[in-house]
Amino acid sequence: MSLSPVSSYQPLNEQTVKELAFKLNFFEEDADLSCQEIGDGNLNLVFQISEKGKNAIIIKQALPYAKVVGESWPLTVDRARIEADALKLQQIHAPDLVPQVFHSDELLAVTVMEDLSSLNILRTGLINRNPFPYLAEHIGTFLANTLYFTSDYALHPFKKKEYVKNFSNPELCKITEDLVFTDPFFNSETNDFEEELLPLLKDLWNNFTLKLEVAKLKKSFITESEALLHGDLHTGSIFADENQTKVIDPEFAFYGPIGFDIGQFFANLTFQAITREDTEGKEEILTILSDTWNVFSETFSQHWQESGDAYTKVNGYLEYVLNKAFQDSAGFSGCELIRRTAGLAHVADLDGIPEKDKRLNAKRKSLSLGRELILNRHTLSSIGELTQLIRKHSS
Ligand code: SR1
Ligand code: MG
Repeated sequence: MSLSPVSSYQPLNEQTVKELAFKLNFFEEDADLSCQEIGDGNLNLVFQISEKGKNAIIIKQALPYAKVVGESWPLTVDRARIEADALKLQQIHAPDLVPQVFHSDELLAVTVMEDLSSLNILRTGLINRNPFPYLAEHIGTFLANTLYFTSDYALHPFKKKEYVKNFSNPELCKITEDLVFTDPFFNSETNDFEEELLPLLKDLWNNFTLKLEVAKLKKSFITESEALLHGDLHTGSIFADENQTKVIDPEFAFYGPIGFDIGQFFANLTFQAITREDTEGKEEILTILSDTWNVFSETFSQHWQESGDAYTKVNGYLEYVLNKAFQDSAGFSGCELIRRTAGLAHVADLDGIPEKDKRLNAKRKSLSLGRELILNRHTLSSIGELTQLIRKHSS
């Protein structure tokens, strides 16, 4: 078979992916390779290929449909190009915080990258109560650097618009528009919830003040091309251990409002604040959340001093930008809490609770906290007020 950077698209399997690895000269001709498909995400194939005693590589391939649903949900493989380009840009601005990309191929929708399997998926690590002492510093820095240096505050307007065009990602954005911002707030077919949650969900579906606020957040997501977002920054998109943090999977990357990535990360941390039963465990999460914000806002503010845009010298503009990002992040976080609880694509933090009563209790807290964050985001003026709101609803 023909497999090379100039071949046409074909889904790989454990045999053909080894042939590709040889063809791309990642291994000597006679190497005895082992290969496993290890993808546990919703959309792609992920192959880990190794030769005994040597570092493994990862070959990730986008499928032309959403794996989580099946071939009935076609999906562009252009997301592989977007992911590879986003990783390369993030590598420049946040070196050490993303995997190294060794090779990418648009036609095959393939990215070859560093194997990170010595680290844990953060969601699993948090559920298992592993310590992540550098998480806040690393994610706060990742957010500040990737968001600032891809924005108009840092870039020449021509460069910024070139990036906006390159990272146009309509199909993946539509998934978020539907699954995060629309479906969970209506009685939609894609929703997925235990019947005991129906009364609470009906309250959400009938709450028109809430719907108006979600409409405003969705409008901001669709229309504000402020910075290059990761676009899906949940705790399953991060590998970490006690020393390292690597942000993976930016296939949802596009130009959007700064608060979106921050809000998704906050929401996915918040599931742990809700599900941990001991105060110490909950407080550990709230500290990570507030430290992340503090590192983000301090680092972003330092970068801002170097901006060439005359308006960045105007008193109050930086505070306006940060305050908007903060309040938006609370609202986006509320949407993410609700969609991961009752929409499509749940999280193990909640669904992994074996006792039904405890699971439902945690889900009810997620739904009501989500609603409060969306409705009251404009009343929040500090990270302490946000963590206090989360504390109140998660105890
Ligand atoms: C059909 S994709 C479902 C979800 O998985 C991804 O990780 C995104 O969060 C998306 O919304
Ligand atoms: Mg993903």
